[in-house]
Amino acid sequence: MASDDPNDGAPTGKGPGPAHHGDDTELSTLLPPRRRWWTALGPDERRWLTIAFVWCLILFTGMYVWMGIGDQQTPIESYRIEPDDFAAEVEAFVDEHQIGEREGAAVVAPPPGSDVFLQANQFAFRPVLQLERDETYRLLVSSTDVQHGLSLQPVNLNFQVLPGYLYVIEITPDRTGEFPIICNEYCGLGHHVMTGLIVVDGEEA
Ligand SMILES: [Cu+2]
Repeated sequence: MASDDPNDGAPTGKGPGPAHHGDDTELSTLLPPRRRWWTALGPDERRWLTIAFVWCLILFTGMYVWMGIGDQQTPIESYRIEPDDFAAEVEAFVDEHQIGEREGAAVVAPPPGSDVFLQANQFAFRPVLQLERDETYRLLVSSTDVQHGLSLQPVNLNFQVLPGYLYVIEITPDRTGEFPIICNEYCGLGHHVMTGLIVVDGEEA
């Protein structure tokens, strides 16, 4: 039965467009698309890629600029030390300057401007340090067992603390209050309870 309707009946093979070898292959996920991706970038795509690339260059250059200017880098020196030697130093420091105890931990008030020891070990930072506002101290930090992370809150100072290395961090507390230290490097089953404390005394600004 003949019909003049073009939508009626089987495909004729005539008409515009590339030849199809069947509709199944067109939609198959097993076959690669026919170079549809091989088209030039659109104007929007080109614009955003340029912006992203230029921004990358700005940030990359900025790393070096920010390292040189401003207070982005905390001055820090490090030396080798035997964990046992460090533990002995801490012991002597606590014996000399302990003024009390707080939740079982020794509270130490070293003289202003002195060297101050802070030991990280599973699972505490000891001792509790009581410092004076606007005085500069050298904080001597090390670990006597595994790697820890020293994170001073809420000022967000962060340091790696590795056994065998002594880190010397110069600090000048500029506000009074209690500043908890938390360990931010997983160090064992008690990691989540590993804390310490720095108390800063002095007149409020
Ligand atoms: Cu830890």
